[in-house]
Amino acid sequence: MSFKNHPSFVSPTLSALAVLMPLAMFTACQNKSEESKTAADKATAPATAASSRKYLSEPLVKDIYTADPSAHVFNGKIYIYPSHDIETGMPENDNGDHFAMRDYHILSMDSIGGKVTDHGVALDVKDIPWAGRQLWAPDAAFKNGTYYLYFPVKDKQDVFRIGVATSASPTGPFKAQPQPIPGSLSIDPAVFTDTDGKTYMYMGGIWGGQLQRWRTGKYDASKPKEQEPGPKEVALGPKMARLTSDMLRFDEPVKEVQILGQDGKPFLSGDNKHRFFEGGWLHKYNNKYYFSYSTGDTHLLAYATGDSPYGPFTYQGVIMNPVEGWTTHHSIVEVNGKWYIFYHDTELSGKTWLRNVKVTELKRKPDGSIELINP
Ligand code: FUB
Repeated sequence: MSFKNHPSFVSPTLSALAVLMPLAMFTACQNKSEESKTAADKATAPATAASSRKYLSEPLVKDIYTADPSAHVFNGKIYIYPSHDIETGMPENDNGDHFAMRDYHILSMDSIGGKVTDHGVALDVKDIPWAGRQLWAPDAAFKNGTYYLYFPVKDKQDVFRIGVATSASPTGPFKAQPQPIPGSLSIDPAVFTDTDGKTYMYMGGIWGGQLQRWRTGKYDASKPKEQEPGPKEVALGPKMARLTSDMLRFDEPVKEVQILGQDGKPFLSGDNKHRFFEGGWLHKYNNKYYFSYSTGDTHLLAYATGDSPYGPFTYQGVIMNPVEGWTTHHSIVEVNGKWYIFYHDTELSGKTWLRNVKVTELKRKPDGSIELINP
């Protein structure tokens, strides 16, 4: 990922020179004890805010780095399932090897703007029997007294698959199933339960997320990451499938989700301001299904709407302008009648792989369209 060319990228050198924001500005709370921090946390925990930029929201926690927040309300409380970013010294490359996360921490809060609790390690890569490396963006669901944590991680052959782990508690600890979900692929699982009780998983991400390597239906390791469709070919779409009632498997073959332009035609691969890149999320509002996603190298959060969880989804516009940092990842959730978007940027570190999660209100116009957010 050539994120250094992105205008919102602040190099570590520049950020070190920037004016420090007073720490007192940060009101987000955390109560993880010093003892429970990993060595990686201690080595890289952000001590200062290193930018003179103005931000719409503050980091929800600042003693660990967090990203890719999937937020849910379970039993009236807000739970956030983020990636836990760490510094591992992996050199940056287009495969995203420097995103070398090893565990998950779950955050919770009673209300938006309230105290944020970090519940410590909920799942460690060493406890996932089939996993190799890189625990990326997770999501979670609740059904019949069990909490399900869905996570992408590379297997021992370095192929991203999606696993599932279960717990009686929303904050874990979670126990991973012995194998990945059969048929799962790529990254960024997002799980949506419809009003009829059926649950669907959306997944996929190109480049480091490997989606382009599945074009034939089988993983093709020989293809370089550049092996996307040509710029005039139809862009790759995210994948989806309904889950079985026990939430552990797919109940149908994995399908591609169609995202169409306002002209009814699918986006082309060269249309990188509109085409899907990674980080899909589905929510329902007024009986419409909203599929939102990152456009990746153009750093936008876009959305498209449809009449079914299967799509097709028709492009409606941009939800959020680029955040500071290369990656853009979000979730959208209703809390007490208001809608919120959880997202991340790199305010605390200035480094694209050391991110911090944030939240802000998501507002809609009377016709259901979403107002643009400037993060
Ligand atoms: O956190 C690793 C990857 O970065 C996620 O899977 C992507 O969505 C991007 O945020």
